Amino acid sequence: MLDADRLTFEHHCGGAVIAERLVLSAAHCFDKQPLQLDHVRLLVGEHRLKMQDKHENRFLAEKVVPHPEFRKNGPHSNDIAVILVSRSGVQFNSHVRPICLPDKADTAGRWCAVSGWGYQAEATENFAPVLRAAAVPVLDQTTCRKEKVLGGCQQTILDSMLCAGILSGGVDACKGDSGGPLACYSNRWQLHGVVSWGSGCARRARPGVYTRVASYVDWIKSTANSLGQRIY
Ligand code: 4AZ
Repeated sequence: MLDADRLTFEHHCGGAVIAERLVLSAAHCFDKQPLQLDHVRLLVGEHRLKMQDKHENRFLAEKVVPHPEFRKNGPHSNDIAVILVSRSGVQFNSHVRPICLPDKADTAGRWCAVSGWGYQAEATENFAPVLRAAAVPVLDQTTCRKEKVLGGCQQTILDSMLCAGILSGGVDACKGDSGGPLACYSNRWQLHGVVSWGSGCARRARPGVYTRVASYVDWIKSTANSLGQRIY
């Protein structure tokens, strides 16, 4: 899934389908004010960014709901948005299906998968032509908050954030992956993180920071409800 905000519809951000008519992404993906809904396209079942894939489908966004407290506790806080997919929404099949919301918050130590079409290195300003995925371990908050890690940042690591990455560097999300999923598997795939921010990409002692979806399940459900949608 991705969306775009230019009239030429370039890749802009990732997202995750959580119901026929609901996509979860990052609030900062919709930063440009005022948000023009007709500049957003949702691509579902996408694989190759610049080619027509067999299972790819385009949708319009009927509504974008950024978290009402986005940026309230620092520039990257509450970086989450719910998007209402137009009309009847996404049809699920062998290539397109929704990801579950997380059933518990604690994922520290688990290896999860981050995916997207973001930059393949911090310095190469090109989106990946084909969807990529990488395994990253979820760090505990104490480690992430260390001075040598992300403790010295402008944005404090809030409880509603999750850090994941290899401390020696080399594997990470990067620009263009924002809004996309950090998915963890145990019996089924669960969406534990939304790609949000970082200090560069894949640098040593600079893990990626994700919006901790478990902190927002109630908000997601009430937002879904107010949009007349149900989540499984
Ligand atoms: C970005 O600019 C971005 N290393 C997203 C994720 C990360 C860094 C930058 C994580 O959208």
